[in-house]
Amino acid sequence: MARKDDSSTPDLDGTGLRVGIVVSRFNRKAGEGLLSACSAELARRGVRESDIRVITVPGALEAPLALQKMANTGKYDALIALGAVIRGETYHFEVVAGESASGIASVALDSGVPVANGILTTNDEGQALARVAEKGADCARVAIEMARLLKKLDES
Ligand code: INI
Repeated sequence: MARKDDSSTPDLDGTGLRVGIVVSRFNRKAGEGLLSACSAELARRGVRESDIRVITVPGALEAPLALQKMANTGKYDALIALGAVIRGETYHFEVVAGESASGIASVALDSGVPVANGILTTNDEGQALARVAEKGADCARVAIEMARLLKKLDES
């Protein structure tokens, strides 16, 4: 039997996909920058504005629970977490950054809904703001690619 060769080119067509976004308000400027870049890239890839739901949470530690709730509704093809954990502003940087990241990964594994992790971890606000455009757009592409990949695996 012939081997099934999946293309190594990612499918980045966002048409018809429903995307949920959770934004941490803790570092507001970074959150807004990430959301703006992410939304622009989703639109560029064909995701309709009416198919995107954005909610905010107080901080990165609250993101996993909100994502879990959204994942369990079954309404979303992919989810995206956005925010920034900044070392300069917290003594428990490692705890917030680590717990947030592992909680976000758990949501994806437990629910089967892909989650793009756009929680930046940086030393200061300047570093975070310098990365928002690239990270926000990257998360949009990751969410679309993973949603398409999982649909393809379901079908074949
Ligand atoms: N939350 C963030 O999203 N970024 C941070 O840099 C941050 N710092 O610096 O502490 C942060 N803390 C708040 C945390 O996410 C929770 O909201 C809080 O602990 C209440 O549960």
